[in-house]
Amino acid sequence: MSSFIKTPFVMTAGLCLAMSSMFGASELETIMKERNLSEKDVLAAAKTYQPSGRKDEYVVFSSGGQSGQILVYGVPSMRIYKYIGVFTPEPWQGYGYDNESKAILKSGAIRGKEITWGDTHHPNFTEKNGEYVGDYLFINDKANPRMAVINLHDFETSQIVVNPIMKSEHGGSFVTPNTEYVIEASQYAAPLDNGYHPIDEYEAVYRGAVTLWKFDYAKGKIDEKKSFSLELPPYMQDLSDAGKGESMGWAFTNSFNSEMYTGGIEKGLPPFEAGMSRNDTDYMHVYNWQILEKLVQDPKNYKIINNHKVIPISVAVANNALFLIPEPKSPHGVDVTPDGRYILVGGKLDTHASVYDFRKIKNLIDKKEFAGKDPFGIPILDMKKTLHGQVELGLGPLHNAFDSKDGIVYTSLYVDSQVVKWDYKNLKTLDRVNVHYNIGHLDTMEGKSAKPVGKYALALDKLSIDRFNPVGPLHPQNHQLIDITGAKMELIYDMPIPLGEPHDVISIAASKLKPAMTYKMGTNSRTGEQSVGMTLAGQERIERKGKDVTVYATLVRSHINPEHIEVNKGDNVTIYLTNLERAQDETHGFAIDLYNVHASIEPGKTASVSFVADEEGVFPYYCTEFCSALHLEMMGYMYVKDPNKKYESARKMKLQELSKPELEAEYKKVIATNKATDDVIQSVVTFLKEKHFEKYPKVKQLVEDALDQYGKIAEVKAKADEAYKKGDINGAILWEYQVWQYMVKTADVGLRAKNNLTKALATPMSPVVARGEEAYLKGGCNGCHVIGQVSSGPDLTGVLLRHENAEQWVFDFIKNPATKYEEDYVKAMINYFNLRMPNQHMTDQEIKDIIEYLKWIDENAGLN
Ligand code: K7E
Ligand code: CUA
Repeated sequence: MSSFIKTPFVMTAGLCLAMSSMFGASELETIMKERNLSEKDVLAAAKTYQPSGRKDEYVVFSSGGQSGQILVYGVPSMRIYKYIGVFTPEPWQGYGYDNESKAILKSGAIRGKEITWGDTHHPNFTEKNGEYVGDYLFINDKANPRMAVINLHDFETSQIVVNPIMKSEHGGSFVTPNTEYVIEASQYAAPLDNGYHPIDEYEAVYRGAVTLWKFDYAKGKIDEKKSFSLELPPYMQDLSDAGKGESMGWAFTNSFNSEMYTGGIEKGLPPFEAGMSRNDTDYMHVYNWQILEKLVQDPKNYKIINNHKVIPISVAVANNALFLIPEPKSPHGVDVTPDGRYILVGGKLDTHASVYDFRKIKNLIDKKEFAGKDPFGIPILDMKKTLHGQVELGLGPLHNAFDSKDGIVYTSLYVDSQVVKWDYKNLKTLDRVNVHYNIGHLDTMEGKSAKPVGKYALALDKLSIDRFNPVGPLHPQNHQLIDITGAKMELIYDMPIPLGEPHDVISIAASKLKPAMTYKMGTNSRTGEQSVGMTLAGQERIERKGKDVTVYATLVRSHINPEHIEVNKGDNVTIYLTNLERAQDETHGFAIDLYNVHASIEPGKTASVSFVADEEGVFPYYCTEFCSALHLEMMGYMYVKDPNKKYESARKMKLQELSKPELEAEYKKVIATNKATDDVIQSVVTFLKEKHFEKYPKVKQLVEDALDQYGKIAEVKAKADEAYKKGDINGAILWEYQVWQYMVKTADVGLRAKNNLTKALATPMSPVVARGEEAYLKGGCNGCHVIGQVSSGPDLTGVLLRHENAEQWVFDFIKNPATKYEEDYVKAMINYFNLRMPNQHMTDQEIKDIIEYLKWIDENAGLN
């Protein structure tokens, strides 16, 4: 019963005091003292802690930096849910160890070279009207210019495309408001072709670019043929953002080397860092992708470089599609405001954030009013005339994320290690909070969309020195959670990240994500289509064509079929693995000794592994997920024989066998065990049927899974009986054990179903009942009473049945316990518990509510 009683973690100073005055130092106070926690700490805990089973409101996708992965965690709990393998093998998911995912990683090969790491920076969702959809995610690889698509239907990487002209990139992935394009801007300028060009050809041949990757929504894939690039000067392009609202159709890309400095420490020249920060301003590139996408329809408007369409600077300029605006020294972040009107730029070497007004930009463009041209002929707009204003924020403003409140933005200060809240419309700062050292990106909930939620901010700190238990010279990364609902920002959580430098995160309301729970039977998860190796129950087989051996295997709790695979040395072996389960979370894994293959096969999935069986010997294979009580038994053997060798068979050792009476006794025993187990199952089934389990989808699914297992018994039982009839008692015993296996699995799932149904059946609390529960908890009643159990006070279940005119009696007793101390029943209780019910000074309303709560408890008492 007690499982139904929610005990919310409500802790306020008032409550602490109330509790302590009643019971002396409360448990909470004791813990606070012992663990040296302030009231603020306890509040932060209450804001972030998720009780067992409670889910997070927001889901965050973070780049995994040098790990080449993405990590997924929840807000406000900051619990990590998953690492998604993207550019890097990820063994748990079989990513890079099964054939289907190897194909994805292979498509990321550059000039024939397979690359198994990446430097992921900026994740972004598909958008509709600038709002997050939650069906696909994109992320870029800065090191090896590539873009990946992650299908949020199963949280798996489904595509990697290689940038055909860039040698490095950073300003990606940025998505246009209806996911027309995913923008990727280069970083370190380099020749767009793949040839050799000395550095003194920097200005002549080295180039930057932005690539506009066309997203084919129907296919969920980037369409490389319909994608194209815009050539840019070698200014070292950086972050980018797409316009929306009134700046729809435009995009903005920063740069940090308008000096076109080319370094040369080894030649005695000042280093890159000196020459690249010389000018007071760099350039923001302003370009119109809607004009560019029209231009690229006509072959006279583009060049083909490495089989890819590139619009030259001159063509873009001639068609009013490309402009430059000076921006403060070495800028980094550029972010378009939710309404699309303003563009915010932070200068790393400047204390200001600059607010550009798109209306002013557009006005100058329309009037063709330019301040000059750069060496490549690109018109330059006057900086002052495009600015709405500048605000002094502090040292090293980098990135921005928006609030739900109009005009409010949060900016990270890298050097000052702060988050500053300010108003970009009225150009004033509002609040600042210290974060840990050297914050880079930050995000608020859905904070870069057209409809930011705000609520929490995440600070992505570059250093974590002195924050966590030391784990060697390489420290973890640190994400911090900030409560931004009040006027003052409050830092409430530190989360170490043990993966790579997570440059940027993007967050979404959990309710927008609709991932599948199982696959349609036989799915190749990387293509979403039916696998050629789909194998249903009864279709398991081993086929041989010359030296090619193909195994069609299935996995189901708790066996792999086939359990023995014999091949010849030198054979090319492919094993297709279909997980026949339909039950959620019943994943099986597949590993085989020596051959460096692994697959994670979720319910319904078909994965495959291939290898050349070039080593002779005996190789166990097994399921790598602890899937059931008989998981260790989920195994088999592969034998690799040399066909040119003669093997001498080992002398058979004769073991003592069981006598017939012994076998009979064991047979009887297993029959009895099976009968007892079946009785348990039948009682659960009766309960489920009586309570109409079919009305509860979640329970129904579990019952179906249980019946699935149960349904397999008849066939096995028949085999047992047949063996017994033939006098093969040993065989009969083995088959009976298999019967028991299915019963155990049925009972396991059946009991889970029962548990679920019990919870579903509990009458939902009415507001009055909920209020009663709150009064009960606030009054500290749970200090002595445990519902469903006798503890330091009597069990309150059924208290309303124990007295005549019970409601009035209970009311009077709570109101003024002393009046009843002399009643026989109460006297007996006082003697038994050696405690008197204290007067909690409750209001009449509170007492009435508590009585309603006690009624609710009685109503649901019979469910367990
Ligand atoms: Cu500032 Cu790659 Cu967006 Cu790191 S990036 S911080
Ligand atoms: Cu299947 Cu362990």
